[in-house]
This record gives sequence, C-alpha cells and structure tokens, in this order.
Amino acid sequence: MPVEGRGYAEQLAQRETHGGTRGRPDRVHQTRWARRTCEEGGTPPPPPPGSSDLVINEIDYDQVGADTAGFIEVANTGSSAVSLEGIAVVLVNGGDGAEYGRKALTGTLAAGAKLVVDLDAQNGAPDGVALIDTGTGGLLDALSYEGAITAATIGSSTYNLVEGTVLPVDVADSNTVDGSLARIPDAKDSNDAASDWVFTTTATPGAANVKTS
Ligand SMILES: [Ca+2]
Ligand SMILES: [Ca+2]
Ligand SMILES: [Ca+2]
Repeated sequence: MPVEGRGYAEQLAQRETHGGTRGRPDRVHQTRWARRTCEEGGTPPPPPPGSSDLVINEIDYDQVGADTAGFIEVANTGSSAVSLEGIAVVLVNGGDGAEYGRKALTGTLAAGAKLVVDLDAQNGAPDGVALIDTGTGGLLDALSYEGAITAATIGSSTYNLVEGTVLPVDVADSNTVDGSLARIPDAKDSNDAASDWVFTTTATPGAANVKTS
C-alpha cells in the first residue's frame, strides 16, 4: 500500500523533525508496526480483548427480604487466560430496554476461573444482563430473565438478550427461598437459555455452580 507507506514515512519524518515522540512509540506507531509485522509474516499482535469463552455463569438478583447481596458471576470457559480490559457487565431494564447499570471489568481471568461482580440487578419481570466487548460492541453473552428482552439499547446498538428459547418465567430467583439462577452443568453454554439455566437453592459466587432444590 504505497499511499499508506508514504504517509507513515512522512509522519515519522515530521515527528523526528519536531522531536516530539522520538523513542516513545504512540498508538499510531504501534498499530502500523503491528500491521507491517503481519504483512511480513512475523508474529501477529495479540488478539483484541473479548472472547466467546467468557460467559455470564450465575446471577443472584433477589435475596430473601431486602436485596443486599446481589452478584453476577462471569466465567472463563476457555483453556487460556482472557483479558477483561474493555469488557463490561451491563444491566438492562425490561420495561424500556434501557441500560440502568454497568460495571467495567479489568485485569485478566484465568482459564476456568470465575469472577464475582458486585452488581444488584433488578427483580424482573423481565430484566436482563449483557456481557459486552465495549471495543467492538460485540455481545459476548446475555441472559434475559422473567421474560424476553429482544431489543436492549446499550450505547448506540440494539441487542437481543434471548439466547435460543427464552428462560421460562417460573425459572426465577426468589424472595422467599435462598438461591440463584445458574448455568447447570457449571459453565454450560449451548446458546439456549431454557436448557442452560436453572434456579438452584445454593448460590456459589466464585465457585462452580451446583444444582440443589
Ligand atoms: Ca428480595
Ligand atoms: Ca437469590
Ligand atoms: Ca457459581
């Protein structure tokens, strides 16, 4: 790409003339370097954050009596560590499909590890939670509970939070029985909410999900 190559050379020349960024690569340098390295068959740059290996694995949105201990568990179902930079857990109100809460994730999640996100989601019905790659706008995982949210507005995009068959409304968290909604078997994601999620009377924040009734 001669035009781009010339532009790059001119940018370099300009920077060196002005002495502003010599020896301190900025984003433009790094991007161009990575692209050129790929074209020349070198080591590709690391993949962008976000991966379909990340799932929403458990949610406790209703506790007996007052709701004071809500959480959302995110799991890395893959075989290698995943960067969480740019990943956000977003809460969606079923009444209008609008976002009403979010937590930006940071750091790295090891293979098979689980992260407990301190978020107290609404009690339906329906309401939803989405795992978003804020860099690409990609929807990594979603759960719509106590009904279907098929048009959630997050940022400038619209998302369907129903994976496959919507979770039946009677599979729900409870104000009278301790427990949570969980993927059973642990971390199972067949992209069908009705078969992936159950109510269990044993909440397991940060640990593998178990089904008890
Ligand atoms: Ca409650
Ligand atoms: Ca609960
Ligand atoms: Ca768990």
